[in-house]
Amino acid sequence: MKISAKGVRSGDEEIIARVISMVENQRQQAFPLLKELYRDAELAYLAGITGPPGSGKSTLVEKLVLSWIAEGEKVAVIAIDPSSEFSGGALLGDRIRMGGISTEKNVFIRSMATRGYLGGLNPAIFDTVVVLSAAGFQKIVIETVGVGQNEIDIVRLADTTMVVTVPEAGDEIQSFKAGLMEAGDIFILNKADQPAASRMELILKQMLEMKDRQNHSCSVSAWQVPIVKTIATEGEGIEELKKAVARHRDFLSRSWKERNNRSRVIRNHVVHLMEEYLRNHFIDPLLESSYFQEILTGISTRKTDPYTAVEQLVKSFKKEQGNHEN
Ligand SMILES: Nc1nc2c(ncn2[C@@H]2O[C@H](COP(=O)(O)OP(=O)(O)O)[C@@H](O)[C@H]2O)c(=O)[nH]1
Ligand SMILES: [Mg+2]
Repeated sequence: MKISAKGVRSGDEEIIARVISMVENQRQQAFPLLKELYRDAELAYLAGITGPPGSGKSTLVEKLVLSWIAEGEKVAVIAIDPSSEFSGGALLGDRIRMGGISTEKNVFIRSMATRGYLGGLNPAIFDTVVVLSAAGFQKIVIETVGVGQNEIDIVRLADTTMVVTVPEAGDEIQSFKAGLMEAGDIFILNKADQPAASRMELILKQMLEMKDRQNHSCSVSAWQVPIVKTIATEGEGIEELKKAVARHRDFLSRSWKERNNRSRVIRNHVVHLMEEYLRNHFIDPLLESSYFQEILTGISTRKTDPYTAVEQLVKSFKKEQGNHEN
């Protein structure tokens, strides 16, 4: 079967996989298809899950997904792989680790690289969300490892963000990246079978209370971040986690209705596409031009300075754009 919007909509896994590869490797060629797919796709609900390696994210995802598909849903998992620039598809560890769900009919798993070739968050992640939405996946779980910017970038892309911690993280948690603390909609304390679990729960509670006080988010309409204790390997706490996710989703849909948009996800998608466009059409060609070399020389010899140079560059970009439009 060949690559087409119809093929994607039919849910054919092979076609979906090929379209995602196209999105990763020949992005520009994929845009007409993405436009077509976007037009009548209901954008899937995006749940992000993040936390240190080994904290049990994949085990949790597997249990959540099994439970969702048992209710008749189609669920996709995007495992973000920070170790490789180009993951080259779904050959990575998480696919194997999630062995329990990888053969399920209504589940699609894909590993992707964190970073695109331009450095920022891999724009193919957003496009993959579009493809999977068009293919009828109602929920997409995005699993990401590591600490730092990668997590926070990806967290911004999700509707609901789950942050996983484990008892042994103990004092380490105190140094939680501020951004991550802010981004967590649900905190999961996994490995609750371990002895330090209740101490860790206390630490988490205190941190969340502190955050609440800082944000003055005492109003009735604000989301109260829950802490859900789980033993992923036993499936314990999964029902409660599912409920917390559903509650956050309801909370979000109310605000989407109020504002008539899904601001976080859509906004980030547009911003990323703009960044990509600007890099491809302006910044990269400029970097390769002799004009840019002249500017650098100009700055070195103090004929100009970086601030003035950038102002002039932006002016000439705008002028160039104006010429194209006329
Ligand atoms: N004791 C215990 N081990 C767990 C629990 N959840 C996951 N594990 C184990 O922790 C290890 C890492 O789990 P994994 O899901 O691959 O973590 P990830 O790297 O965050 O995706 C595996 O050996 C799991 O079996 C739990 O609740 N309790
Ligand atoms: Mg994992």
